[in-house]
Amino acid sequence: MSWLSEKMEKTRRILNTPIEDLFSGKKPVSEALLDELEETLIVADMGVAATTRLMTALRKKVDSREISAAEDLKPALVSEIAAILAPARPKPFAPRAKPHVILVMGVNGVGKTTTIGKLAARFAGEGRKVLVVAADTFRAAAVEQLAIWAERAGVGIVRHRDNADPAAVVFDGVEAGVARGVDLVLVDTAGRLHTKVNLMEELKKIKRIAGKNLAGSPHDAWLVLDASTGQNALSQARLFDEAVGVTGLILTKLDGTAKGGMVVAVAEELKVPIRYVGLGEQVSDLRDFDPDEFVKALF
Ligand SMILES: Nc1nc2c(ncn2[C@@H]2O[C@H](COP(=O)(O)OP(=O)(O)OP(=O)(O)O)[C@@H](O)[C@H]2O)c(=O)[nH]1
Ligand SMILES: [Mg+2]
Repeated sequence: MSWLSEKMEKTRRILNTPIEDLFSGKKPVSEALLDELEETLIVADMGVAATTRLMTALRKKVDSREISAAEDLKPALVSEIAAILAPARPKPFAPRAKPHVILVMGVNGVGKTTTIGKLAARFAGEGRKVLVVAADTFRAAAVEQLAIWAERAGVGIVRHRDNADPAAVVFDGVEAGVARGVDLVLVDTAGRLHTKVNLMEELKKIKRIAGKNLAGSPHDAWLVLDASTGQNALSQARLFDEAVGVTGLILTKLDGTAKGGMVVAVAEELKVPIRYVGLGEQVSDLRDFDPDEFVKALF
């Protein structure tokens, strides 16, 4: 069993329970069986758009007699899911500027700070010079949490006092990134402000200030989504995308009781590369997203 499969054990259990029964045997594929499969995909959080696409493809294969027995449904489903995920496969990340500034965003608790810690360690391990910027000044202890990750990863940090203006921290962070000649600046942002509108306005401001200080920055705006939130993640993604433009996704907590189907839903609807997946709380629990590996781990 692959490492990813092991980590996704719980996810798979949820998806498998009804699906494996559906798929078994030489019994002919009936309309009732297809309906049951459709329901299972929805419950597994594949989303309406992806489920519709999958079921249309499968029904076509049944109509054309390409599929006749229940046991043939599974390989067909696997390859259709792989087709949905294929465009989400990102090109390997490479900085396009020096420094390359990455805004890390997401609602509270999804794993932004943890992911930045993991990314900082990984990039530093690749020999890149990394600076993290503590622009979540809203939540008490957020700065300290990032500082601990930075120390662990052996990278620099730019921080102000709690409640400082996040845009001012980002301004200094970008400036320090240039002055210190770093390769990557990772900006940690708040997940919760008094209102959602505040949060989006602040992200826009952060983006503007970064661009003023260093033309072209931020070069990326990565959105962190908690895979266990299912369909809610989709609406979050739309919201952030409208406000600041999302250039990549990071899906965390796939090791938990996440319904892996959400990954398929996001890939079908957002057309944004899924850069990384988070599979735990440890620094090494971050993986490049690999659609093939993912589909294998799903079943
Ligand atoms: N199991 C698991 N836990 C994770 C993963 N990523 C983050 N966590 C945990 O999720 C919790 C929240 O993580 P944070 O990194 O603080 O999340 P955040 O988005 O920065 O939260 P705020 O700053 O409050 O908005 C912590 O307990 C993390 O250890 C993951 O991939 N798997
Ligand atoms: Mg945080």
